Amino acid sequence: MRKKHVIMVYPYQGFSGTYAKHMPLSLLYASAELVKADYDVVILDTRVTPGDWRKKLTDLIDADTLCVGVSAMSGAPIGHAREIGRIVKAANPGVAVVWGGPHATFYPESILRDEWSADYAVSGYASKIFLDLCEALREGRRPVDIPGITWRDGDRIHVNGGNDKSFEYIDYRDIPYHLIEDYSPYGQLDQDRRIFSMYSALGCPYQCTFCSSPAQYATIDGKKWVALKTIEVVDHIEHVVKTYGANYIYFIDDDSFPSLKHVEDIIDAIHERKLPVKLGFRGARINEIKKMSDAYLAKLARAGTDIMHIGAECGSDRLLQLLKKNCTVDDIVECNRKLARHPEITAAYNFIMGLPTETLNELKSTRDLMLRLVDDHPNCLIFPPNKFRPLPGTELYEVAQKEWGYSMPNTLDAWSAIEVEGEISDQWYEKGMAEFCNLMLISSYFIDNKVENLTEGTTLFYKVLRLINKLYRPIARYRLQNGLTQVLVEYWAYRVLTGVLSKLQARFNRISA
Ligand code: B12
Repeated sequence: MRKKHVIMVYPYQGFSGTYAKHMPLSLLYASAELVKADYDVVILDTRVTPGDWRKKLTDLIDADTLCVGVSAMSGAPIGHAREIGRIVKAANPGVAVVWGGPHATFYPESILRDEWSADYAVSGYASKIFLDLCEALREGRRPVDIPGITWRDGDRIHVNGGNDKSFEYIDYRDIPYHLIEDYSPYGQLDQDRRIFSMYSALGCPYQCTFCSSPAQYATIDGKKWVALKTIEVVDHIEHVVKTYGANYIYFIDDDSFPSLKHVEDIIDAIHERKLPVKLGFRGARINEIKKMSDAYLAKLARAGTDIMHIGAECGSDRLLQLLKKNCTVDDIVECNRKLARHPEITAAYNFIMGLPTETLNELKSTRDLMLRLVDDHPNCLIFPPNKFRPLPGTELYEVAQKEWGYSMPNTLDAWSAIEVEGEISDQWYEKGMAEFCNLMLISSYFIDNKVENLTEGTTLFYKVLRLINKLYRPIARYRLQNGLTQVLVEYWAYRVLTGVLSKLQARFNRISA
């Protein structure tokens, strides 16, 4: 029987990875059952490895290595994951390369078509099935009966299917945090924080037509949103505070607030135990914020909440309905005004541009909404709006496919070129819309106070960024307000810069050093 040595590698991310480097929770979760089964698991996070990670990876591979796992989101990480696969194969072609993560969950076949960088893809929740796959590899068996595995047999690619019937829950005591020796390189925007990501709830009860979650959770039996027990969440927080010095908890829930009481109970318990943490929530919806009283928001702020990510999406009631957001533009404006009374909590808004059937006028309404939100609430944050891309399994994908003959990329090369800041498939765009999207994208960096408020960094990179912000901000606002899309050289400069930064990141790990 072969040995139990497994190397788990985290690739660099796209442009967003230059300012946010969170711990690779994906790899910790995927390794949980292996560790319990006495596998010797090593994590190599290329984003934070000092020196030459390529050499480190090659050095780690030895005769005992069973496989190398790599986690990839769609987009730029794929290009890097391919390089990782190729390095492994060059070092020892007998070592299996296993891909997991969101891209493997949604498009496993695209991965297996690249025979020089992947042997297996694991779709969906992996802790259990990755152990099953490793056991099969040790015994020299083909994974014919392991659900969620895509694998190659000669020229044929087999997709085993077998979607998850329940959410994956891993007891915090089983998350192998010890596999990461040093948590100090993780964080975001050069802030001095020890961020630990965790779930307080699993799944999402909503059916947004652009989001992959309804498709991902379609096979889950029973409730589509399950809150974890307060005591489990707070014990988990206490554990990471005491053992790893965490001082910031980032809840990566799809949605934390379907039950307002769920979050209230958690913050009450944090308060009772006097845990010294600040909090960030990645999933909050307008229809939920509508139900929050000022007293509730004040309590959230008192508990140390400093950011809530909110899907505003767009400034047209017709489109909000199409997206199934259960809210109107007036609701967004009202909620924002309410949030402005609690400036300790940054209301951070996500937007989407270029939806199928969206008109240029509707896009301009989104622009108007963005500016209005900033005017009403100077401490709010407008995330760079996402150019809409249809995701298989979503309702809007069906529309884009039927009405416009859209088809998704089917090679890893094409998938790795898919980036928020990049170009998009725009066959349903009205004339002038592509340029307007670019204007909105570049201006979004400057229309609020994000650069000043969020970049405490003292390195040269952040100093230059703050200077650019000061100089360009009035121009950005004027251009956006007046829809001046002509000669948008700053957008192209931005494209070059984001491309260069992503590449530098891959080469030097830290761009701001
Ligand atoms: C943190 C985070 C980031 C961080 C990066 C991650 C980091 N560690 O620093 C940052 C901020 C950089 C980021 C950026 C983006 N993100 Co993001 N992000 C997340 C978030 C909130 C948490 C990821 C996480 O740790 N999850 C917890 C782990 C346990 O779950 P998991 O990754 O799915 O892992 C499980 C399985 O997938 C599998 N698995 C994972 N890896 C591996 C590896 C092996 C070998 C195996 C066997 C199994 C396996 O096992 C795990 C346990 O079951 C998720 C949402 C979420 N709740 O997951 C979105 C999410 C991953 N992001 C998403 C998106 C859309 C983006 C952006 C495009 C957003 C944007 N507008 O900029 C960018 C693009 C990044 C890029 N292309 O470069 C999508 C993924 C879409 C896709 N198809 O890839 C998600 C799912 C959110 C969503 N529902 O839309 N993100």
